[in-house]
Amino acid sequence: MRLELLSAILCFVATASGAGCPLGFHLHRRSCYWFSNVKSSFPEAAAYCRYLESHLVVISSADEDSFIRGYAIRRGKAPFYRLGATDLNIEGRWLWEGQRRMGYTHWSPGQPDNNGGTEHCLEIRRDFGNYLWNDFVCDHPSHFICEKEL
Ligand SMILES: [Ca+2]
Ligand SMILES: [Ca+2]
Repeated sequence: MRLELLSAILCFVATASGAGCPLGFHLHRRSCYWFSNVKSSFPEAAAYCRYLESHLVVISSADEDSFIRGYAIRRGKAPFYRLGATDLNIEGRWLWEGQRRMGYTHWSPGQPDNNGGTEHCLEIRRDFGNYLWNDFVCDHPSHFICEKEL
């Protein structure tokens, strides 16, 4: 009897902490997300995510967007987070990693503005409408978010 109770509790704890996600990742729907505690340039951040068997986050729906923003607002420790999209190939043509077309977008008003002609990497920024999307320089050391599909 006591063993059954214990295994029920353990099962509940495992589910609540995001069973199936790597350590430190947070489960939402069918993906796991890691909000970095280190700051990196875009290529370094992409390498960090790959090392953790994931990729820089791809936001493809309003639901995913509100989870990411909600987490950043409530529990985030950084004023901005890097995501996995750039317009490096052709100015103004935004693509997710792997050259995937950007369907859903949630740019902050007036963004992307390619400020100074040097902003080619996507981030979310607290000052811009509570973590709406902004284009920013790729080599600036920023926190970032990795995603791993289950
Ligand atoms: Ca740009
Ligand atoms: Ca910008």
